Amino acid sequence: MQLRYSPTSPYVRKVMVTAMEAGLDDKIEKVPTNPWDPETDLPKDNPIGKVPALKTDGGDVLFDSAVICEFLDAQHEGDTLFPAAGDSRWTVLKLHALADAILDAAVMTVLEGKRSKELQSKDWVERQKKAINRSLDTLEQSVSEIDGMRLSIAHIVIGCALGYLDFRKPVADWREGRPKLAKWYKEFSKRPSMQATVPKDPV
Ligand SMILES: N[C@@H](CCC(=O)N[C@@H](CS)C(=O)NCC(=O)O)C(=O)O
Repeated sequence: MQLRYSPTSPYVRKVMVTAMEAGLDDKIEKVPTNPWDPETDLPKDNPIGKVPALKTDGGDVLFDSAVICEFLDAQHEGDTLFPAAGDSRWTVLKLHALADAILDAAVMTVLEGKRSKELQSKDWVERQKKAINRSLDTLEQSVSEIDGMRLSIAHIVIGCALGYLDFRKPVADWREGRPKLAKWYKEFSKRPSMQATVPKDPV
């Protein structure tokens, strides 16, 4: 399998953490890809022009990160990261969606900050920050539920979303007023899969 890869993309990180937790990372060849490079050939694989995109051994190309993670989860033995059925499936998918939404709002905030000052919209940025903070408050209230479940895609995406908030800091200290979430993340981020994928800007 070949993965269109960027070391700073939190969506790529979701895929890499999933691959490691599923014991599949050594089957994935990383293809360094900068989606912002005007010369990139990425749209050949993903018409949306975003990373991650995964070329399977069968030659199909999958995107986006949620689809790739579920595909990888179907390629290994043992406990699945996406519960197949029952209440736990909906709880996990809901938390996955919530953490993905934090990522989307955080990435939009960061991208807005890169536009020229006169094009930036304060209202738009405030809207994204409010969405992030409300979602973090919901996660703070969900920590005992999260803690009570076996490892799932929800844990992985929540971990990657909090890691991205630390990396790009789109909102002021997310730990403030959220002690349970901060404690959960401190433990979760010790996992080898999280340690091996800490985002860093290329030098
Ligand atoms: N919903 C997509 C989001 C992927 C995404 O936004 N990737 C960013 C990098 S962090 C990207 O490639 N952006 C390029 C662009 O927006 O044109 C997923 O989950 O895979």
